[in-house]
Amino acid sequence: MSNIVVRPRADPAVRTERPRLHKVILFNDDYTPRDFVVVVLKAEFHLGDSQAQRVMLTAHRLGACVVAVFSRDVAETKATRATQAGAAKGYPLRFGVEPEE
Ligand code: TYC
Repeated sequence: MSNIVVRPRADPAVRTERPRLHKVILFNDDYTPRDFVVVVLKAEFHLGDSQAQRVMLTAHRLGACVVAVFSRDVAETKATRATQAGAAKGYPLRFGVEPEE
């Protein structure tokens, strides 16, 4: 019988790497009412009124806008919930997730 325990040594460079953050992106569409987009941004992402208005208007004018940055799991959960909030009302509102560089 042997008591020797061999532990694989972690590469310090790998060990200290932080998980990448992920952006939640709001995409414009032609059908979702502006006020509803603002309601979703406040409810799901806890934006204040003026910030929610700014994000909505930026997506409306440019086609898309970064809402906020989270760990990948949290970003995906929030994007899914926010997209479902629109779908529940019959709107094509869409939120996506993209890794930060
Ligand atoms: N373009 C929509 C309208 O004119 C409003 C809107 C803004 C929809 C931003 C989606 O991400 C969006 N009713």
